Amino acid sequence: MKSIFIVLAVVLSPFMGVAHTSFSSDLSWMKIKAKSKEERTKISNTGVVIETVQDDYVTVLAKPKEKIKLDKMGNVLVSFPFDMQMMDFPEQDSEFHNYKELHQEILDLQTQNPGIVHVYSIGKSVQGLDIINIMITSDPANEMNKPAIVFMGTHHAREHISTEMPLLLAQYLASEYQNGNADIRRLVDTRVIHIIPMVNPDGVEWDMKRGEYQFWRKNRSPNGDGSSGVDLNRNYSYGWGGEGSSSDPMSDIYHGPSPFSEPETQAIKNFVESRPNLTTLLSYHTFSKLILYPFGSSYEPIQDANDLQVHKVMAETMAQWNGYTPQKSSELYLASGDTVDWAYGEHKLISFTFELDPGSLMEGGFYPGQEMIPVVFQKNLNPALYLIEYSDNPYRVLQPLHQQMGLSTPLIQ
Ligand code: 0X9
Ligand code: ZN
Repeated sequence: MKSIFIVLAVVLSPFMGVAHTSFSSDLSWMKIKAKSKEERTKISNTGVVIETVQDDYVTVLAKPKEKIKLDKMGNVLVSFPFDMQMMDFPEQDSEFHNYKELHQEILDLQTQNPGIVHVYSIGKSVQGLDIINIMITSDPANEMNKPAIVFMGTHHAREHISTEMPLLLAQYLASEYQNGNADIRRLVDTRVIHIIPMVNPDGVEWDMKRGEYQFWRKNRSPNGDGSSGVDLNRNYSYGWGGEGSSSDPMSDIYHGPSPFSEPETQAIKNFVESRPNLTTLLSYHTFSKLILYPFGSSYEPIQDANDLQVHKVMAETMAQWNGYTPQKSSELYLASGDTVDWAYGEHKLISFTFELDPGSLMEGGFYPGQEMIPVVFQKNLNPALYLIEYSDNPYRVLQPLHQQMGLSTPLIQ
């Protein structure tokens, strides 16, 4: 896939001395005053996607109809047409994987690691592409009798690093297992690790149409009114159709005609519901450097005190490795029908959304360049291994440390 160097052309183009391919969109970049989650939810309810959240403002990329609504609501601090410029596009992002390359990479991984890497399709996308799962365990015959965890990437098409992170995780686990890394061998021998790197393959392919990034987010369902796409992260059943989702098929946060109307979310539903041994789920997204836990569809906290504490402790622990901000999803803004609300709300899986690097649109947003791939992987490897470690029983994180380590007395008396 390709590289892109994003700037707000209006601001920076006079200073750029390099030849570019450029194209303009009908999007507007807007900075809007919003000091609380309630104010941010109001903005989200116009149907626009909030891209970054700061203490006293948010930034959005608004379509023309959304811009009119936001202008009417007031509080717009800055607004201008969002033009993109691309430098040496497309070659510089060739490290990213499109669907075909990903598929091949996964098949190669299986061929090289036949005992532990088991690859199969969990369903098909709207356009008939396979949604592939990489199952990593040394004892596939006993798959259902071992604790399991699932990692997912790329519900949202343009969030390409969220494909690379789980793919690299799968490759790391396989190679460390072969290298004899004792910790990894123990994890792969005693747990089942599922990795679904690309939940929305149609959207990913569309995002690279004609060799130019399209800022595409949704899947590619024909909506029947000339528009395409359902936001897969608004299509799950828990809180479906609530705040921070839209009934307008043109909206980027369109929730679809009914919960699980899309084959991609259906595939995830069937996958999770046929595996009662799953304890933990992590859905990778980009961007903003956040660790989010349920609920996102309401300001109400998780009711069960232990469940709440497990999510908090895990989010805070993982944040020490990747430096991201741990918080309840709704602290950002309300969004209904997402994966983790459903996974925890319906199935009591301990569930997280990561918003991977970068931190902002000005640092590259959805298209930060391939140099970001190893950076993201390095800082997010320990959080992933930690979740795998505790996937036998995530509630272990509530025990005193010495008990977690299998000792009968505290380390320091
Ligand atoms: O809005 C989303 O679906 C996620 N952000 S993204 O920029 N990747 O689209 C965040 C979902 C987290 N849930 C809530 N904030 N409620
Ligand atoms: Zn996303």
